[in-house]
Amino acid sequence: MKINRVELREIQMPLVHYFETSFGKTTLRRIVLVRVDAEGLTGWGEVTAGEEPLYSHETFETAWHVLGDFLIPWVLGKQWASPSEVAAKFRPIRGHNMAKAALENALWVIEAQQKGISLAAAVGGTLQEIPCGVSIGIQSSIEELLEKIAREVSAGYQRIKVKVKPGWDINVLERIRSEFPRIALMADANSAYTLADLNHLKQFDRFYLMMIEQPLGWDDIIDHARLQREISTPICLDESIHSPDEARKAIELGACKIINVKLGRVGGFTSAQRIHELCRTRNIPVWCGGMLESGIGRAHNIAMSSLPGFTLPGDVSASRRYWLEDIICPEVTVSARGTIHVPQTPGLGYEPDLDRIEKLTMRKELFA
Ligand code: OSB
Ligand code: MG
Repeated sequence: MKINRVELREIQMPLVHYFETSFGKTTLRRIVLVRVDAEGLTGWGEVTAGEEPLYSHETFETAWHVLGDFLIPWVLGKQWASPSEVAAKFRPIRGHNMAKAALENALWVIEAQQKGISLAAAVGGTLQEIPCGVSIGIQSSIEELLEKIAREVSAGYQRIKVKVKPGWDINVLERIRSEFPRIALMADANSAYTLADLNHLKQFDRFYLMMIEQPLGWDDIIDHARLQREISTPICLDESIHSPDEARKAIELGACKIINVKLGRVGGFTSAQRIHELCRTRNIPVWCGGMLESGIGRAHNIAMSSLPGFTLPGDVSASRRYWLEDIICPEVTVSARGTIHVPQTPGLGYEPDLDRIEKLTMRKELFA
């Protein structure tokens, strides 16, 4: 495919409800969208980086810089055999995976259209329906959290993830388990602890959680391996895994029993496919994480979740949980069994709402 034109846009979307983790609170998303035009076809990608460099070193601004000054000029006006060839071209740039993923993933949408198949099929997906969970942020009271859990469970979601941090953990899990002894439950710490908290973390074992996500350092796999030997709750890594090679090392060290795959964090579909393959051969379950995406990134997550190794419910849920109005039509909905139907039509499977995107646009830049 020959890339004729690329457009960067920043859109701003207020969340229906703020989202709080151990590293901070998000109320307004500032999202960079990448639109690629190639041979009469259009593909969209989304930068999943946050507003501040807290989850990752990347922000929407660093992604704009790296895309506009490096990645886009490298690919514009040239002929590419496949999106994976573009991913290989990007490899010399160290890091900036969320910037890379936004552009590469847009190309997968174009490739799917060229082949007349769904994005899910183009990336190797087989499931027609994916199991969904929700990630619930830190609330102002435990009562409020319990209320939210009750609402999501009755909506049908198959597992509940709660955010934890020192002071909002054992006390909270205790209450959740006494109200909901049977739900599939997990906790995400976003690196809020260190090995000095070992005895405290051992207490998590009594809540029979599906997993604890990223309890220790965002760049660590050594201490996680040590912790995994001391606790029975499976550790799932999120922040620490940026590549197939890092996934392999974490598995070989025993730093995790499960991996959360995020398209942005690992640098796009090509890298995600390789991590998926590796984990399948090592019997490590994977699931698709979320980054409070708009409909574009959400549609990519749905396609990735259709790969056969994505056996655990992901953090991919209904548009309504985030947005009053999404930027795709139809918006993403979840069935009463807690599943999302994977679109089978050619391309993205959802129509980007161009008028709405234009209205939300704060700035744009054209590369042609
Ligand atoms: O750690 O999984 C995380 C959101 C932003 C940054 C990091 C994380 C999250 C979530 C939300 O947990 C997942 C979602 O609902 O999109
Ligand atoms: Mg996480």
